[in-house]
Amino acid sequence: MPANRPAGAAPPGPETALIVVDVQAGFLPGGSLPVPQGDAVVPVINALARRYVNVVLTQDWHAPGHLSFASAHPEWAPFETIDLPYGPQVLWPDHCVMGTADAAFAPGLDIPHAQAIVRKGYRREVDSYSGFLEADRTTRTGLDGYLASRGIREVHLCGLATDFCVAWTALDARRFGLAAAVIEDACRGIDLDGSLARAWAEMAAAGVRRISAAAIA
Ligand code: VGL
Ligand code: ZN
Repeated sequence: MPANRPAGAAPPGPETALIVVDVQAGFLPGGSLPVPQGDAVVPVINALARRYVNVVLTQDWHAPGHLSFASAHPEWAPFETIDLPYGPQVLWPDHCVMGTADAAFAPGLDIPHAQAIVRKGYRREVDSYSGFLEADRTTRTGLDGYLASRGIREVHLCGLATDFCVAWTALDARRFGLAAAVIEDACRGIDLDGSLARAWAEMAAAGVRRISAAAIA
């Protein structure tokens, strides 16, 4: 009997999917946009994923010169926020450029039974923190249709970063009518100007549950 699991908790069934958000080299220490302790989620997620029949990975996958990169706006510096046609955009260091080692999944991420990989942010003009909807809030990645086709009604989320891509994906899951829970100890945040507390508050208001890995049977 594995330790640390609540007695009586049922394992996630065929109508639940684990979404592993952006566990990529670029977001680990040594990457281009390191999330503090980002590497700590890898063993937690490897073990967690084994509990799920259904696993989907997202992958931040930017065109070179992406408009979310500060380098595309010579007057601005990384971590400043500018207005783009679709709304405010935090400017990031160049990261997760498609096809580069920085965009590859984290070394050591071991989820052979993952069924789908959703790439996002590949259009140069539009960012996509969410695995469902680009930052224009209109263009779909196809993930909503994929999950619906497979009869999935609930998603559990983990990965990087809690306050950006995990939170946006969880909020959009709710928009598409899915039950959603974020597995807090399988995530790490960036926390830019209070973004982490804000993200948890928005998720709570939207009905996203906040759970720990030990709660998954
Ligand atoms: C992310 C900032 C920029 C994330 C991706 O995965 O949370 N954050 N691109
Ligand atoms: Zn990005």
